Amino acid sequence: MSILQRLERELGADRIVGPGHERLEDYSRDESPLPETYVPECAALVETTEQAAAVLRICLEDKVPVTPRGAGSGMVGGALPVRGGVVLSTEKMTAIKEIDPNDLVAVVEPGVVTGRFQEAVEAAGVFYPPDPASLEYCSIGGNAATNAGGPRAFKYGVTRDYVLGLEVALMGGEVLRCGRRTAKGVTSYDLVAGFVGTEGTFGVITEMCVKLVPKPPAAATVLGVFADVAGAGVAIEALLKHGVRPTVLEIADKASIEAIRAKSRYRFPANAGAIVLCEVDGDADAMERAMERIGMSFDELGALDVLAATEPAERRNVWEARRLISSSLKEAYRIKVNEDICVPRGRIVQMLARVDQIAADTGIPIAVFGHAGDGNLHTNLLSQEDPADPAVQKRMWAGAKQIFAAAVELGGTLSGEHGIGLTKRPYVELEQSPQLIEWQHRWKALWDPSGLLNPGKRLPERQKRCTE
Ligand code: 2HG
Ligand code: ZN
Repeated sequence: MSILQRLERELGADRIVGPGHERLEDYSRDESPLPETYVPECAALVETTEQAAAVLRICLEDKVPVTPRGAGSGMVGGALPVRGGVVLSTEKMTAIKEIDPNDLVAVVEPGVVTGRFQEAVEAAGVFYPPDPASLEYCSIGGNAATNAGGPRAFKYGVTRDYVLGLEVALMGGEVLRCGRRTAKGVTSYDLVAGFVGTEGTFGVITEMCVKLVPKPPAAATVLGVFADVAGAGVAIEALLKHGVRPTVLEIADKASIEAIRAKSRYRFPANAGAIVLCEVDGDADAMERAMERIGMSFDELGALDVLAATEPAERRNVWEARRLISSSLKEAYRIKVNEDICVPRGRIVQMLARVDQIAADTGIPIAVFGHAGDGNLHTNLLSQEDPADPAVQKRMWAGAKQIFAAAVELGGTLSGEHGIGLTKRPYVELEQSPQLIEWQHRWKALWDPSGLLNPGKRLPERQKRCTE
């Protein structure tokens, strides 16, 4: 019996997207800048933990590769079935099982769209801070799989900081529950932290217990307008040095602003060569003081203009526009190789200068925006050339490599929040030693000795050791 027939028998034919199905193509791509598509043999749209476990059991028995997938919003090809086989999609596991404002926890299935979860949590009077820019369509399981960040990570931290407990279906079909629903807990090794961010290479998350925090009573947005991105970078470093700590500290350069200007309901100032976007939250008095302090600092740091958005609708418009930068650049250019390097906070200005230099040397326009307060910059290499031309792709990725190398040289890392997946796999060795990579292979082999779970991702190919 073929894998398709076995899965249809186990899960029911209506949960399998097989050959000839119009939707099969959807599982061959994600939001990464790759021109290639990878069509799987079939996709299994599981609705329960038992079904996810069954898929992993059958794939191991039949020695078929299996690639977990959330909403497909990943930017590094982590959910692409590069060796064919089965895509295990959690998109239909969408239950919010519990929101408990007293314990400050919620229990959710992985397919819940992050933005919908935030709304549900806020309706219950509490708050779930992780806010990837794709929150309108990404899913919380994918956020955990990639340890996604977002603007609010500056004050509140990233997804890993909010995952308390996990249920994970392992390769072969075993189901493991780990972690806790308490604020503290050190009974076991921290397997939860070990699973978060592994991009579906250790197991498939089927349920999560996440931490919530009290909802801030109010929030406001302050926008500093600068002549150029270098000036904005200097302002950010200076703010950080002076201990100014808003909720969010974002940067966007001119190319990024121009990409959203026409669509944005918020009217960005015409003279903006770059903006620094801050958010403050807390009680009204504290917020007022923080806004004043940031405004004054911006003035001292050479801002051309300082604007405050305090009305909810106005703030929503600013953030809606900010979240459109990525997709707007993608629409405006035929190629957008987007990266998310992260450098120590004291090196932001240096990194911006290096990006400028790389753009000049390579002749590739590079738009920069993102979570500058965390040192996490989205450097987008842009081109109107043919994406299917291998020479063009080679040139773009050579430019990206220079950016990775510069980040590492400055004490930074290849990826602050998007992950390694497929696209950054060739560059991991710029940052990590062969020894460190080998230990990660051993760790991966513990959970997936067959190597069939999300193969071809995250780590460079294993080096043959002389003892083997
Ligand atoms: C964002 O912050 C996302 O908008 C996407 O992480 C970044 O497209 C990008 O480079
Ligand atoms: Zn981002």
